[in-house]
Amino acid sequence: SHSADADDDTTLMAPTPQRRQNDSATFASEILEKLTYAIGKNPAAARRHDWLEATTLAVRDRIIDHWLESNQKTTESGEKRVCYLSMEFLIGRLLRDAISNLGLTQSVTEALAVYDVELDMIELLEPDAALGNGGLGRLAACFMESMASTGVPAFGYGIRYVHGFFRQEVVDGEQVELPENWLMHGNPWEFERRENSYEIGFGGKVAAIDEPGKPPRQIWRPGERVLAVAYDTPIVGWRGNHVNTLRLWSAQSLDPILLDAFNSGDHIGALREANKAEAITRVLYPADSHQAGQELRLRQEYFFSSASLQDIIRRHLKAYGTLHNLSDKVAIQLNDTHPAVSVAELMRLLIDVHGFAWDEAWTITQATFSYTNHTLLPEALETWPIHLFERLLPRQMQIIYAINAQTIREATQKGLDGGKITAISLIDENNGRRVRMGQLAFVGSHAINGVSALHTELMKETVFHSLHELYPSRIQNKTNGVTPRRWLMQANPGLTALVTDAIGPAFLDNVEKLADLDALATDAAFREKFMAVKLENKQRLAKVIEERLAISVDPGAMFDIQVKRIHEYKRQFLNIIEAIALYDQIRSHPERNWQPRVKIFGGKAAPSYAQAKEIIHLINDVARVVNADPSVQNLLKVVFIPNYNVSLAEIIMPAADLSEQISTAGLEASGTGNMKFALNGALTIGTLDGANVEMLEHLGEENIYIFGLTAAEVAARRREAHSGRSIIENSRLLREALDSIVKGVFSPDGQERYASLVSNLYNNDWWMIAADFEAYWQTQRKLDDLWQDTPSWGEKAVRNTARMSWFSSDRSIREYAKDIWRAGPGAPAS
Ligand code: CBF
Repeated sequence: SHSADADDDTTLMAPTPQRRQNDSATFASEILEKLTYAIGKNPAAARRHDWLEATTLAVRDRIIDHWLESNQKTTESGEKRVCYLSMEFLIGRLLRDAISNLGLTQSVTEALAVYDVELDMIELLEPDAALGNGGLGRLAACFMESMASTGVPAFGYGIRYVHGFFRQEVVDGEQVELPENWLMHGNPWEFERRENSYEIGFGGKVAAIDEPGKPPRQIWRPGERVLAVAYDTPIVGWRGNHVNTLRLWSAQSLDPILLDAFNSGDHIGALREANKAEAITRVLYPADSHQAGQELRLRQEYFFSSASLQDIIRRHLKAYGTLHNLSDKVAIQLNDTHPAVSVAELMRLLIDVHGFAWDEAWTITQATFSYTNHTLLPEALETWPIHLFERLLPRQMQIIYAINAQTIREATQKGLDGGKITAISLIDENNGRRVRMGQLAFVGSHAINGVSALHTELMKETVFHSLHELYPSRIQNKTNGVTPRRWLMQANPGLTALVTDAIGPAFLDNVEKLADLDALATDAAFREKFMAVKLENKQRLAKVIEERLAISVDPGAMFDIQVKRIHEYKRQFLNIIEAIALYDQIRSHPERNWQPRVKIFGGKAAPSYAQAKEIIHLINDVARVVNADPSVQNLLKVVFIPNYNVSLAEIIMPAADLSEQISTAGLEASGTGNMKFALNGALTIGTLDGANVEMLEHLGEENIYIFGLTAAEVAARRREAHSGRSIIENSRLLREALDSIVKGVFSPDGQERYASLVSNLYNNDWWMIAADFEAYWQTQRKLDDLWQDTPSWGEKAVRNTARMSWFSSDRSIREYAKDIWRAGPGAPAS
C-alpha cells in the first residue's frame, strides 16, 4: 500500500469532500461569507479588489475539492507522475480560466449581480502572473492546463519570482522598463507549504571519505545554505475532472537576521545574508532566447532544480521506501537547458546521499529525465565558465567530468573521431572552458525532443549532430500546441457561441470536432456571422488602442498584427520597412486601389538588446509620422501597443485578420502565437519556419500565405557570405524605404538613430531582410487583393479555425505522455 507525503496526506486524511452546490444563490452567499470572514468587510465597505478576492476564494474552494480528490486518486493508484521542470510559467490571470473550466461562468456572474458587481470588471483587476518571457514560458502554462485537462498527474516545478517580467512603457518612442509587482495585493491562489522546505547548498568543498569496509565516497560540504520554501497553486483542467499542482520555490535565509551584527549596530549588515538568499528568487531574468550569463542565474537554476529533486525523492521514498523504481513512478521533463544541472544533481543525491553505485544511478537518471530543446540560436545555448561552476557547485562539477569521460569513452568505442568528440564533449575547450548545458541535458536523458518537425530535423543536423550519430534513436519531435480553453473559449466567447450554435458543443470536449466547421466555409450566411464576430473583436481591440494610445483605428480596416518578443530573427524590422514602402506608394500613387490596413505591433525587447530596442523606437517613430499624415489617413495606420502580455494577447488574438509569422527560416523553433491567431480565424503571412510548416500541411496551401527563403536557402546564403547591397540597389521600393529611414524622415530629431540598423542590411543582411523583402511585398499585395474579395477571405478564415485543432496542446501532451513519459490515461501500469 502507498503512503503519501504532506501535500498528499491532507487528501488521505480528509473525508471525501462534499460536492458543493453550484447555483448562483449558493455562490452569492459564499461570496458574501468570504467577504465578511476572510476579508473582514461588508458589501457597503467593499472595494472592487475585495470582491475579486472574495470571488476568487469562493471559486478556489471548488477547485480544492477537486484537487484533494485528484491527489488522493493518484496516490492510491500509484500512477506515474510527470514533473515538469521549468524556469518559466507564463500563466497570466487564473480566475476566468478556473471559472470557465469549472463551468461556473453563469452562476458566478449572476451571484455577483446580486451585489451589483460585474464579473467582467473585477476579472480585469487580477494581475497577470508573468513568470516567463515568451513562448517557452507560455508553452509551460498551456502544458500545465492540458495535463490537467487530459488527466495526466503532474507537478509543475518552477520559481516564485517576486517580480515577474518587467512592465514596458513607451516614452518618446522608446522602451522603458519598470518593475512588475504581481504580489502587491497578495496572491489568493497560492498555498505556502512551509513543511515542504529544503536546504540548498552553494560553494564550499568536496571531501573524500574513506570508511573501513566501504568504497571511498565524496561528500559535499557547502559553504553557504539557503532554504527553498514551496508555494502551491492548483491548476484545474477542463470540467474540473483533474487538478494538478504548480509548485513554485521561494528562497529564504536560514538565519533571517544576524543578531550579533544587529546588536553591535550594523543594522544593514545584519540583513545582508537574508538579502543575498532572497535575491535568488526576486527577479525573472528578462532574456528570451538569449544567454543570461550571470552567476545569479546559475544560482536560480540550481536552486529550483535541487529543491524539486529533493521534493520528488522525499515523496517517492515515503511512498515506496526505495529509489530503485524511481523512473517507473516519475518522469521528469527538462524544459530547455535551464534545469539541466538536475542531471548532475540527481546523480549526486543518488550516489552521495542515498548510497547508489554510479552505474545504477546513471540508469535511473537517464530513464527518469527527458529534455525539450526550444532553440538553435547559438547565443541562447547555455554554457557556464568552468571556474564559476566549480566554485558554486564543486561536487556537481566532478560528476559532470565523470559523465563526460564516460560519454567520450562510449563515443570512441563506437569509432567517432576527433571533431565529433569535440562536438559531443560536455566541456567546450574553445571559449575559455565552459560547461555545455545542452550536452549535459542530452546525455542525461532517454528522450530529447524538438518543438516542430523542421526544428527537430535541424537539431539533428546542427547542434546535436554528433550526439545524434552516437545515440540515433533519442531525438524525437513533439510539435507544440496551445490550449483551446484559454485561446478560443475564454479569449473568444463570441466565436465559441457561434461555433456551438453551428456544430453543437462536442468540440468543447474534443477540439478535433472543429473540423465540422469546414463544411460551413462555403455557406455565405455562416461566413457573414463568422466575420461579424471578428468585427466585434476588432472593435474591442480598437477601443483598447483608443484608450491607451489615443489613436483611432477603423475596425473595418484589415488588422495586420505582429505580437511577440522583439528579436532580429523575428523580423519586426522587415514588417516596418514594408509599412514604410507602403506609405510611400500610397502617397505616390493615390489613384491605386489601396486597401485600408492597421499595422499593429507589440512585444518587449530584452533590456540589454540594443538592436531590438532600436526597432521598437523605429516602429514608434514611423507610427507618429504615418498616423499624423492626412494623405494616408484611412488607408494606413501604425500602432505599437505597449506592455504586451498574456491578458493583452487574449484581446489581440481574436481581433486579427492577418497574423505575421515572418522569422528568418530555420530560426523560430516553433512559434505558438501563429497557432493562437489561426485558431481564431486569422490568415497567416509567414515563412517556411517552425510550426508554420505543419500549419501549411493542415490548412492547405490556399489558406496560408507563405513566402521567402527556405531554411536550406538561408544556410546556403550565409555560407556564401551574402550581403544585401546588390538587392537593395536593384529594388527601388526597398532602397527608397531605407533611404527615408536614414535621412531622418521618421526621426527628424535624431538623424543618425537608425544608421547602423540600415547599414547592417547593406553589409551583411544576416537575417535575410533584404533577401526576403520583394517576396514579402508581393505576398502582402496578394493579400490586399484577397481583402477586397470578402467571401474568399471569409472562407479562408473559417477554414483556418476548422483546421487548427491538431495544434491543441492536448494533442502535444498526449504524444509526450505516450512516447516519452509513459504516463497518463492509457499508460501501461508500472
Ligand atoms: O517552444 C516554445 C517556444 O520557445 C521559444 O520561445 C524559446 O524560448 N526558445 C521559441 O523561440 C519558440 O519558437 C517556441 O515556440
